[in-house]
Amino acid sequence: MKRLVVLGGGESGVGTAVLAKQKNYDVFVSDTGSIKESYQSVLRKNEILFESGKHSKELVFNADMVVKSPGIPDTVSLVVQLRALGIPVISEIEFAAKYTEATCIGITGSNGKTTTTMLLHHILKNAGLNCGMAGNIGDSFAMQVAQQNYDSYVLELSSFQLDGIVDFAPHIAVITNISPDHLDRYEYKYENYIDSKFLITKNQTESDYLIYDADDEAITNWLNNNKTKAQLLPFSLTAKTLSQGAVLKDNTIQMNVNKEKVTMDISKMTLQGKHNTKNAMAASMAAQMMKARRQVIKESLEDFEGAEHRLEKVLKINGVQYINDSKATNVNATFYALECMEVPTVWIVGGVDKGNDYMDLMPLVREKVKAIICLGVDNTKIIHMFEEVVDLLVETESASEAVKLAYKIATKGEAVLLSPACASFDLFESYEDRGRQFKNAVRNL
Ligand code: UMA
Repeated sequence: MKRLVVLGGGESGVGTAVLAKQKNYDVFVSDTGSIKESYQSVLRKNEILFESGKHSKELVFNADMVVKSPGIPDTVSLVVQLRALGIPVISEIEFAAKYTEATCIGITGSNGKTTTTMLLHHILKNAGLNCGMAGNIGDSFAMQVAQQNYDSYVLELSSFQLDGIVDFAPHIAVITNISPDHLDRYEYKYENYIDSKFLITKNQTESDYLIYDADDEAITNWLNNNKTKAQLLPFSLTAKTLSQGAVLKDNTIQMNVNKEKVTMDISKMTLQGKHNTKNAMAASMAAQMMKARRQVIKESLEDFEGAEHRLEKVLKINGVQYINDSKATNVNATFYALECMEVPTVWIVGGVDKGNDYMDLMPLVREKVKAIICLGVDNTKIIHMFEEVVDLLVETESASEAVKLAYKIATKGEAVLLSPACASFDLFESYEDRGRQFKNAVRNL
C-alpha cells in the first residue's frame, strides 16, 4: 500500500485525503495549524489519521507521494527537503484528475476567473450537461471526484494549484488575463507568475483548445515567445476581425468558432462592464466547444446572476449605493471596479498588500474617488500614494467602522465601494468573511 501524505488539512487537503483513502492509499494528513472541527470530523469518519500543530518529519518523510495544499508555498523548508529527497510533491488538481474520465475545462487568470467559471458552469448546466464546478471555488475538486459522477468539470485554477501539476491537461484552457498578483510567492518576479499561469496549457495536445485575451500584453508576449500545441481561440475588444475567436462590433459580441458564427447583444447581458464582456466571450466560446446550443448560450448570458463579493450591489440607502467587491484582492481587480463607477465614490481599500503598485489606479482615483477609507492594519503605501489626491483619507480597523464612516461621508447620488486591492488576512478570515461583514454592517445602518 502506497503512503500518501497530505500537507494542509483545509478544503483542498481533506478532499484529497478522502479521495486517496477511497483509492486505497495509506493516507496521513499533516497540518501546522489547527484543523477545523468540521474537517476533523470528515477525516475521522473516513478513518484517516492526522496531526495538527506540526509537520512531524518521521510521519511525512516516509511518504511515497505528497499532495500539498495550494496555500503552502513551494519555498517552505519541508517541501524543499521532500523534493530534494526525490519524493514527488504535487497539487490536488494533479492528483484528482488522475481519477476522473470527465472532460476538464480549466480557467485561470488574475481576475475574472471566478465569474467566467460560474458563467460557463451556468451555461453548461442550462445546456443539459452533467457538469460540476470545482477548483479555487467551493468544494474541492478531489472531494467531488470522490463523491460525484460528473461528465465534465469547470475548474477555476489558481497559479498555486497549477504550480503542482505534472500531467494534468484540460481539454479547454482559458486564460482570462494576467496582471501582477501573488508576487510574494514568485520571488517578486512577474515572469515567474506568468509562467505559472501558462502551466495550464503545458500538457495540452493538438486536439485541445486555449482561449485567451488577445488584448493582454503578458499573454500575447508569452505566446509569441513560447509554444503550445493547443488550438488558439483568442478574444478581443480591440481587434476588428479574427479568423477564429470573438470580437466586439457595435455593442455586439461576434463569435466565430469552428466555422459557426454567433452574435450576442451585450446590452441584454446581466453582467455589465468591459471586463465582463471579455468573461462572456471566454465562457461562450468554451460553451460552444462543449456543443452548447447558441440559443442556450444567449439565454444563459441574459439570466446569469453574478458572483457574490464581486461588484455585488448590497443596498441603496438615502440614495447612496453600497457595493461589495471584497473579492478584489489585487490592483487589477480594483481597477475594473473603479472603472465601472459612474458616480462620485467613497472607496474602502486596504488589507494585506501582495506587492501592489497603486500608481495604475491614480487616474481613476483622481476622476472618481471622493474619499478613501483604509481598512487594514498597515495602510502606509495607500496613504503615501493618495493622501494628496483625495480631500479625505481616514484609517479604520473593522468593516462596521468603515461602513459607518462611509455613511457619514457619502451623499445622495454617490456610491460606497469596498474594493480592497489587497488580501484580507490581517483583519478577516477570508475575502468572503470581509464581504459578509461589510454587507452586515450596511444592513445594520
Ligand atoms: N498549512 C500547513 N502548513 C503550512 C501552511 C499552511 O499545514 O506550511 C495549513 C493551514 O494551517 C490550513 C491549511 O494548510 O489548515 C490551509 O490550506 P490552504 O491555504 O491551501 O487552504 P484550503 O482550505 O485547502 O483552500 C484551498 C484554496 N486556498 C488557497 O489557495 C489559499 C482555496 O482557494 C480553494 O478554494 C480550496 O483549496 C479548494 O481547492 C481560496 C483562495 O483564497 C478561494 N485562493 C487564492 C485566491 O483566490 O487568491 C489563490
